Amino acid sequence: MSKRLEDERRSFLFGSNADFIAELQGRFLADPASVDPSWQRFFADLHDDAASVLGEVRGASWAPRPSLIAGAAAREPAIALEGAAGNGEGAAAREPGADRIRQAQLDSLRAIMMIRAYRVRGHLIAKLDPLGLEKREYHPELDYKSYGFTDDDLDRPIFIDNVLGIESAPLREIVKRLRETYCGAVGVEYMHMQDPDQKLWIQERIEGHNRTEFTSKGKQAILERLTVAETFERFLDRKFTGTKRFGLDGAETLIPALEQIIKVGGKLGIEEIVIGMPHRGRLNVLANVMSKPFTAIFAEFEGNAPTPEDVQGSGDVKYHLGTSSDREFDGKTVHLSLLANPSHLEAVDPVVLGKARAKQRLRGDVERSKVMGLIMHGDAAFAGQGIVAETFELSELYDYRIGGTIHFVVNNQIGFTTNPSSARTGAYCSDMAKVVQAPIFHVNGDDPEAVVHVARIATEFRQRFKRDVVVDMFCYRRHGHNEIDEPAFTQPRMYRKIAQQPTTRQLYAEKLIQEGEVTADAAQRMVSEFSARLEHDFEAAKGYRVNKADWLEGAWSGFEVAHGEARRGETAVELDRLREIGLKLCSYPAGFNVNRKLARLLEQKRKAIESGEGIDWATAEALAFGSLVVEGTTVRLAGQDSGRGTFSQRHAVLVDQESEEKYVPLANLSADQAVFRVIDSPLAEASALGFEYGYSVADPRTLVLWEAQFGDFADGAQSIIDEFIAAGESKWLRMSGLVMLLPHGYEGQGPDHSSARLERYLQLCAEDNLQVVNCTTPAQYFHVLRRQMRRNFRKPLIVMTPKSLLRHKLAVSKLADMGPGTSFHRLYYDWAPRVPDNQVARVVLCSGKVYYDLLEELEKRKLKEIYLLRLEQLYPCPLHALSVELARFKQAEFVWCQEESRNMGAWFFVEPRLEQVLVSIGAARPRPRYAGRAESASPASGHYARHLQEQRKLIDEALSL
Ligand SMILES: Cc1ncc(C[n+]2csc(CCOP(=O)(O)OP(=O)(O)O)c2C)c(N)n1
Repeated sequence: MSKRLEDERRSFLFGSNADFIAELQGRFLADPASVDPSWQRFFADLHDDAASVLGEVRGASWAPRPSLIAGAAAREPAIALEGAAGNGEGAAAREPGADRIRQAQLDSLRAIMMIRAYRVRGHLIAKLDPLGLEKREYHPELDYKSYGFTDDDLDRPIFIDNVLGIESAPLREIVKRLRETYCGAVGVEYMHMQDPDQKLWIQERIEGHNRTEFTSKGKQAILERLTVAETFERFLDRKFTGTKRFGLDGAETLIPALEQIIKVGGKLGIEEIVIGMPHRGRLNVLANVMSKPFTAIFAEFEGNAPTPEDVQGSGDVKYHLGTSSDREFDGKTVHLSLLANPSHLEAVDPVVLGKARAKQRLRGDVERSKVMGLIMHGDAAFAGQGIVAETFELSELYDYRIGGTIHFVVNNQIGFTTNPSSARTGAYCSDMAKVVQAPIFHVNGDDPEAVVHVARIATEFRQRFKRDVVVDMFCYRRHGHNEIDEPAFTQPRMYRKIAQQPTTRQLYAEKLIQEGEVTADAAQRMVSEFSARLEHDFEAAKGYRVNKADWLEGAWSGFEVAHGEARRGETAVELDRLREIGLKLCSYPAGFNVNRKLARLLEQKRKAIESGEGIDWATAEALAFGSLVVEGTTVRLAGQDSGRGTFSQRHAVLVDQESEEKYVPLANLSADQAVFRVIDSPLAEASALGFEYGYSVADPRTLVLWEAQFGDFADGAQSIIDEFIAAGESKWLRMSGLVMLLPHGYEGQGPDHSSARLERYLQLCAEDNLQVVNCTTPAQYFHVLRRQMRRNFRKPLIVMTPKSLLRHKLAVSKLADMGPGTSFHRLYYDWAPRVPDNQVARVVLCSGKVYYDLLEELEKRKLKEIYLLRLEQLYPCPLHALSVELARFKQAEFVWCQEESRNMGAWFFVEPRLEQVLVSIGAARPRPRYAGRAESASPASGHYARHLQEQRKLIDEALSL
């Protein structure tokens, strides 16, 4: 606890007054009329708050209890003496003196109650709205009369024992100080914070003087930043009239505020800031904060591609693009990296966190003081998008912490055409931040000094406490949602007001001119000089050509654009090494009380490793992870209950049955191994997946995996999948080697636990963007995981992972299947053809678990003329390998068998490709036949008997000759 906090605890707030108030309250509760009317009002107003206020006044039960009353009494003699002098009677004077003491005590206590009310609710009447549309001038709890004071008391000195940095002051002065601190251009919400040190730090930082006195140079710098922000938008408006740019007009103060965050951050040790932001003002930030060349931006307006012509990819609109740069302030360089993002508001939030976390690791920033996250938000999106709450939830979790993010809300008090009253329930768009006890600074965007001031406090707070903090800048949107929109259709009153509103720069320039800080000429010169520079760059943009894509630099140097077909990578591992790792997977320290059932399982595992036979899915996975970490590749696997595994299969974390201590065999393989981290994620999909995606983009040398509890739950993260994972490389030239593990398989568990929606991923596949596999053996799984890290490019990998196959007697591999000479096979053969190729009547192709159902039935029926072929990798589809393999059976009938419904699974994806192959090889019957469930709205039946019946039918359709 800080010294200041201790002092505060000792102060009268926590002294014996508590007993006094409690006593008063007791009397009030018994009979309201028994206490003074002002106290009646006070207790009545408190309602349910009474307990918390009294709790706060009382302080901790152990707190020492010298009291305010002593302080008030110490000053009392002077008052008492006056009284005594007044009536000249010594004995009688003691009575009025006692009354005075009582009065002084009451005054102090009432003042303290009022101060507390300002701390809690002062922001409600702060002057936050530059447009002044919403009048918020009065709140009864902020009225001194509510505390029993009258106008006659205004000049009476009141002892408050340094609470506002004042020992004693007239009521008038106290109220003035409170209004300046809590109800000016800044409204602070911090009384919800549970940590006393953090709360007190904020209090001290603002109650002394809630403004920064800027130097002349500082003020000019703010004006200069406002000037470039405004002039840039005006210039774009003039040169590209009617082109969408989602301008910053009305929120220009964002630019000096960001500048302040970078500058103060640099001074306080920040070396890198990972930034996420929406469309609004993005071009301005790119140009004026990230230093993206104006020529490049103008060229993009002219329709030029942001990447060199020889680089493939769809590209993206200019207000979604990211960039990175170095900024230097006072000799400190801060690297800025603004993430590209999709239109889906707030989806980038967890990606920022994941990227920042990876960067912290790469820099060895264990204190999390060198790399920081900074996310900008629009007010409507901040309140509305669930991923915001999810991301806040990540902020303090051990495996997700980045030591705090600064959230900056560009609160223009409108969302497209929607008013705040329709956009949220709470008073502020920032209410969600209270979930993590973040302090929230609401500030008037037309007071640039106040905004820069709170930006500074926010940065200091983040660096000191390593926690999230919010700046909510009230501003306005000068034009429509974009520059083509007519805002007066829906907000005529607001837009009439905006039309009359001078710009923030104009207002601030006038202020500085009046203060004598700049001359009108100088202010105007700033505009004209910057305009001239823009004109110059506008001309230069005509010949501007991007000469280099920046995507394979830094952490990505050494990687290449993927090419070729098989791309097996070196995935085999020496058998000795596999055995050594495998045995360590089954061991734990002496004295570790492992669960008895688990001990038996580990024993079975040991036998499998020793014999080299019967390696199951989970063991193969552990061998893949283990071999990677031993080779120096970090592995990070996150998902709901991933430590144990949803199906009790993984047991990556052993728990001592007595002490609950944890032991992770994969983290104890060798002294110089890389990190293995398995994480039980929060029960969230979008943020958890977005985080891992962000991590994978920053660190290509870590195997990053996200696991869904059941595959279909990943649909809660659909925008991360569609916008980042599937399209990120094409849109933004950003590779990712993220692996998604999606439990999938029809096992009669009902509609919601059967399908990982394979079809969704297959529909997203194009231009070599993803890899989708549904493999059938543990060794295949081993290879496909290792392959992810053993090639010189990165692609997201989608794996349909099994459930019942985790314990299926046939779904096992030999250690030798992972040993020298082995690799992943996209197409998996039936190893023992039962008849010569030209006697094969039918080839049944399939993928995943249904293979074992087919195999068992095939053997039961002793069907020799049917050949099974497993398509283990659906995308990229191994067309060449398929044609080579299928050409052996030109006379045969070809069947695609799947357990998913016809409108789901892989059929729609496989059918045209298979037909193409069959035509190309001259097959007698080039159209594949379908054997699977009929079309259905729900993925699977909820009735087990029906499930079995359907399963039997589809196997029968595939195998009946
Ligand atoms: C997830 C999502 N839903 C809808 C939209 C469409 N949209 C784009 S901007 C916008 C309004 C956003 O308002 P706000 O967050 O206040 O930011 P502002 O545009 O006012 O700066 C909407 C609804 C979107 N981009 N993303």
